[in-house]
Amino acid sequence: MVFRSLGLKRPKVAPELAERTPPGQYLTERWPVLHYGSIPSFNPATWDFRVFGLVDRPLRFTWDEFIALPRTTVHADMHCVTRWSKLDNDWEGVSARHIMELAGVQPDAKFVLFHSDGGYTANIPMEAFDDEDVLFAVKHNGEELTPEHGYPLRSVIPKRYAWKSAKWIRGVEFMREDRLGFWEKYGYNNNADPWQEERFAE
Ligand SMILES: Nc1nc2c(c(=O)[nH]1)N[C@H]1C(S)=C(S)[C@@H](COP(=O)(O)O)O[C@H]1N2
Ligand SMILES: [Mo]
Repeated sequence: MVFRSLGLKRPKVAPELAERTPPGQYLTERWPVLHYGSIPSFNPATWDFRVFGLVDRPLRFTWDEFIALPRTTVHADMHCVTRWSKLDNDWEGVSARHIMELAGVQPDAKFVLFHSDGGYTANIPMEAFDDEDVLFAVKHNGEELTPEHGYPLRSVIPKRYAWKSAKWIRGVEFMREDRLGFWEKYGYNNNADPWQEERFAE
């Protein structure tokens, strides 16, 4: 147990919150900022979002087109592999399933790769992407994302550690074979389920 090994006292947490806290995580009220590299700038005139790979209709959205898409909201907890969890986030954006429908994802697409500005990538299997709580978010708790949290757009995959939720996302690729993302190549667990503590590769 990390708290014991660090000689720290585990903070007292109400049982209903403890129940929502995966093993080895602690709760934080603030929203930490975590990423590799620098924050990319956003130019609405040149920004685009591409949906490509194994799809019947490859798509390219301009910013104006993307923000005109129908929105969904998701209430979800967020778990970072560095052990902080932030509960009760309200996300607003475009659902993964809506993007899948628009693009006509082909049946042999088994894996998804997110592509972010600056070269960050994150991969998830199709079962994790094709879920009701997965979205491309433009708002958090009712407000536009801030630059450090992914403005203008980030993917959100609540059931996986947060490194799978790509900030400053610019594209999503559908693939037959899996391809490792940025942290996955550095030895992070490919599946990344916080409830199974899938932090690092075996
Ligand atoms: N483009 C990009 N997205 C990223 C990262 C990154 O380095 N680059 N880091 C990930 C990690 S490790 C975490 S924990 C979350 C943190 O999101 P936050 O900074 O909004 O809390 O973003 C994820 N998305
Ligand atoms: Mo993270």
